[in-house]
Amino acid sequence: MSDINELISGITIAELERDPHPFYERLRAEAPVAFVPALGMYIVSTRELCLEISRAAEGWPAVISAAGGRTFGPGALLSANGDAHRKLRGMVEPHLQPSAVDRYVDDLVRPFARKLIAGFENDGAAEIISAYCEPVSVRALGDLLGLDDVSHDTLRDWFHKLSVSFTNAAVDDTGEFANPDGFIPGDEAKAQIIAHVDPKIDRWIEHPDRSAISHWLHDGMPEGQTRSREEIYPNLYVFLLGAMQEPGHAMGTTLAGLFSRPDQLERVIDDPTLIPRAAAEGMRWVAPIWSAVVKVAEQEVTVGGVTIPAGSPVMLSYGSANRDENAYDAPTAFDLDRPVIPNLTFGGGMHACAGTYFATSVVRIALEELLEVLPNIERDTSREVSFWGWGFRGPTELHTTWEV
Ligand code: V55
Repeated sequence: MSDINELISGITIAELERDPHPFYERLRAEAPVAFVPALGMYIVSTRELCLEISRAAEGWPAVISAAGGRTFGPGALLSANGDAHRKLRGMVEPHLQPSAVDRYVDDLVRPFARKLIAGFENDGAAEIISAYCEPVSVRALGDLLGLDDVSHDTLRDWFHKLSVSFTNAAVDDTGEFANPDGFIPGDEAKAQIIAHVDPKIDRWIEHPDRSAISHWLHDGMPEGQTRSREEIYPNLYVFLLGAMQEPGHAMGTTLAGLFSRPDQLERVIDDPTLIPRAAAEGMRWVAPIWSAVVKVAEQEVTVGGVTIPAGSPVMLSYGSANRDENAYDAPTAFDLDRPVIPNLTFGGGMHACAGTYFATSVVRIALEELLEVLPNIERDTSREVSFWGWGFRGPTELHTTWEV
């Protein structure tokens, strides 16, 4: 077995994107707080330390990774603290509260899900990520935001480009980005987004409607004023990346997990009230936002025996925390029956995901519709399941078959 320090100094982002789990298993056991040169950041990998830092009331303000900041620009709620953070949460939360979501989510998701399934149910086979998980995920949020005129292929292209830019985290030994060209896709997506959304904002300013972006512009503003585009866009990018991509990852991961336990899949199909449990376990097993959250040590601080200098960014690897051997038995296995122990899939503390209930509802409804129409769905075992990603992770392809 290689020396842990050699492992840490040699690790690359590309390797982590292929499969982060073996590296983080070593970190949890041997270096739960570790400075990783390829990232220019400390990584915290255990559940206990991730929980502690995410919940800390003081000393650990939120920041955004350098690559994330380069992608979203200043002003995203991910890196806001105090009053600025409260205001931005106040802007996005009205549409995401459970009572609001329950009023609209069935109409938002079910008809489109049914239409997609009707389009492939007689084929007997589908690559279910691109045929179903991704389009359901992006269409639901796209319609909620007021982007019903953007095709699901375009929304998918945008989240993908923003995602590769956000996670283009590698730095060289001077701390500069190792792959500056890796931000070009994100810059292209943002140019397209602005070209499309700017005229819509012009209209929403004069003619408010029920869409989320229209509310972001108007809610809580003095009469005759609207929020500036400088405030709207970075937060719109947050939604167009994570909130677009991750429900799709969660659906695909949950299906892949269930395919790994055919007995458990059968039970879920016989009793769809088990779907939320299956999705929660799927999202524990492979956290869709695997390693994207960063805090900064306000003062010099010692964590897990490691002294971190003031001002150091520290990445909380929630996907690793969710596989912590000290909290979960056989953490690498998908298991519907494992005891429900809270996990870090939706983060924790003040910055815990604002979209938890929305995302969970979209995933649940998508799986309900799919498994109802295709109760005999199974994995095409002649094809590999290919998971990919370190910052964000999920199956890129999941080939399925069923009897017609
Ligand atoms: C995060 C969440 C996002 C995103 C980028 O928590 C990073 C990390 C919900 O969207 O777009």
